[in-house]
Amino acid sequence: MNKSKFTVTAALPYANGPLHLGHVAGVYLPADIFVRFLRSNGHDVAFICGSDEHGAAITLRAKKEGITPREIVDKYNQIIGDSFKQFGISFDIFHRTSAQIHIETAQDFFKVLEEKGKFIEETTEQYYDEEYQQFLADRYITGECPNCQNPNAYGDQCEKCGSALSPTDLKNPVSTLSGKSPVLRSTSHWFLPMDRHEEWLRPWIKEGILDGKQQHDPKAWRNQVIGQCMSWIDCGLHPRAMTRDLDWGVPVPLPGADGKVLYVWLDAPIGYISATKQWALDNGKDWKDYWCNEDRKLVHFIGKDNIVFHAIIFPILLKDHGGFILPDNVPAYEFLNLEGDKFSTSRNWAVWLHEYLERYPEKIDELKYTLTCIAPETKDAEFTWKEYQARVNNELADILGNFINRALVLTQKYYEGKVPACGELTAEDKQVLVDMKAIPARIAELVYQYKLRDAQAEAMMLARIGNKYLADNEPWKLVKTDPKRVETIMNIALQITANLGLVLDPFLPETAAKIRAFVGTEVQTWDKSGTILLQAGDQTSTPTILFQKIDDEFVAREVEFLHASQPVAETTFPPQKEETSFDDFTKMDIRLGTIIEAIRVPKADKLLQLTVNTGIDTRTIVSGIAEHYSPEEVVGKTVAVLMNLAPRKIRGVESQGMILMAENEEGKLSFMIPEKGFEAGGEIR
Ligand code: B3M
Ligand code: ZN
Repeated sequence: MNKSKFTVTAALPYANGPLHLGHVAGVYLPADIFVRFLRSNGHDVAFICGSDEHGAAITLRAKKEGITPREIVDKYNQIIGDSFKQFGISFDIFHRTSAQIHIETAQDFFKVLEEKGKFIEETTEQYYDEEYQQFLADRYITGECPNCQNPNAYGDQCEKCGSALSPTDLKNPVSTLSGKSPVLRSTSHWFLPMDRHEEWLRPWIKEGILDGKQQHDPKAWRNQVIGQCMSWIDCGLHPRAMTRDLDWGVPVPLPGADGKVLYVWLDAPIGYISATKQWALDNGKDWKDYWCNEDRKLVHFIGKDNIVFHAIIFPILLKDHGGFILPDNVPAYEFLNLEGDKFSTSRNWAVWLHEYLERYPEKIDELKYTLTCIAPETKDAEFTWKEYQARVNNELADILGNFINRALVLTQKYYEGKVPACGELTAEDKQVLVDMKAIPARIAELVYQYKLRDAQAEAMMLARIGNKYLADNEPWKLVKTDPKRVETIMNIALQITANLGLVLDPFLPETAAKIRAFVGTEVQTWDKSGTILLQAGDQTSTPTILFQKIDDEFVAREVEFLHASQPVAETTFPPQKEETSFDDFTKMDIRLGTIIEAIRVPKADKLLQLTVNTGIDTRTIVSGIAEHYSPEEVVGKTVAVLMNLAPRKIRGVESQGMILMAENEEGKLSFMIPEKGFEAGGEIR
């Protein structure tokens, strides 16, 4: 690939909650790897992101937390931005769509489309919640998806099948505000007549051809992306409202549009442009160079639920506006599951990035490595702590860490850290050096095809080759008999080490930096990869351990933490009683008693009259268990008895104590039966 220029965007996360590993694995980490590689390979690249601060996702969250939308976006913009920074996602800018420059950019964009006649203004019947006096669009309304029958589709999209919807498409619509079915009311909006665009979209998406020119390579687009878009277009595109009746968002910049804002999916992608503008301003660049130049490739990293917005709606808007390039690729990721279940914010079934970073600030590359190994590039994937452990222990520690450590420790031991000279090469040495050269070329090829999983596996292959090379040649044995040969072996091992400091850089930047520090090399550009990076006599240093092994307790703790953070299920159990003193407690005499006889109390459905051997006497106890146990069932059972409860007459029979029972949520009763070997008289304390 020639040194083309890139503008790379990563989906703007809604500032309505923190990030979890699913977001990271399926958007931000792959985008970061791609960009780090491009930079290393000498491409001019801008890496753009920011938080998406408008739309119902925000206002609904604000309502839930009982604070204003402004407070919500400030809170989560901060949390999200901080975790990206700490995790080392190397955005050139992490901006926000509530910024003034964005509001102006989005309004100008809208006005241009309006003036060019690209919208149709229409009054239609829309769903309305009478109780909340609000029109219901997007996440304010849910119902059954007409395409996949998902019962929880939103008013603007079904997250299950990815299709974009309108509230009136939903079956059995319900307001998420009141939980009631909405009524219809008329309101006017600006619609994007998407049906006018089917003709050019088809060949552009399928073949990459626009206005008779080859714009992108359709073979580089993922099948799912093309498939989803084509099936959507084949179903027929419809006009789609680009404005909303809401008080949170970018105000519609036209007279007579009070109380109306831009649809969040119009405003958010423009956020990529406004973020670029801000970054350009801050860095003395011209933003147009990043959005309007034919020799630049625009790439959107997104999750699969965002495909139609990036591959159809945003391109329509860009083309309608004019002067913009269209995306060169839209690498979309499938979903990541967690320990056998879907990530879920409401059920708190998630590993939150900021929490992981808080607990394991020193294990950033361990997480990056695992997430890239399982990245949901072509199908849904799953994160488990067990796999994390296996990846870290068996691959990072045993292969990469072990190799680097051996190479450097032996160099310290034999040559005081100085790179020994390379002598005559054997066939095996030559092969290893050929591989060292071939691997970076393969990595590059894979990265340009957005196959970052395979690309990382290739980079690890170099560590595997190095590890095997040392294990096969056993320099620690050979040094006694053939020290000259060992110099060559160690020289090659160190060249591989130095190369790992370069080829791992896009994937595991912290580790790569440590390796470079060990061998004393600077950051190098990709064109140096595969070459001899160290000269005889260069000084290396004593390595520190790159990866600590993950023990079973770590895994158990994390799995347990996940389960423990589940919201407590709604319970019908009564709350805890008032505190009691230890003295009061010890006043109670509770011990084991064996039921030796049982009869029903006449005319009392609930009562059994029991004769109980308490170890110190035999007494009568009347117990309200007749609906749960028959007399035959209870005879012979050893159960818990409250001995010193004041005797009382029940239905004419004096009861000398009480049998203690456990009760479940349905009100069923069960004896408290001890384990085998415990007999009547045993005290319970
Ligand atoms: N905030 C949706 C999402 O997080 C949305 C992406 C916007 S990208 C312009 O799924
Ligand atoms: Zn659906």
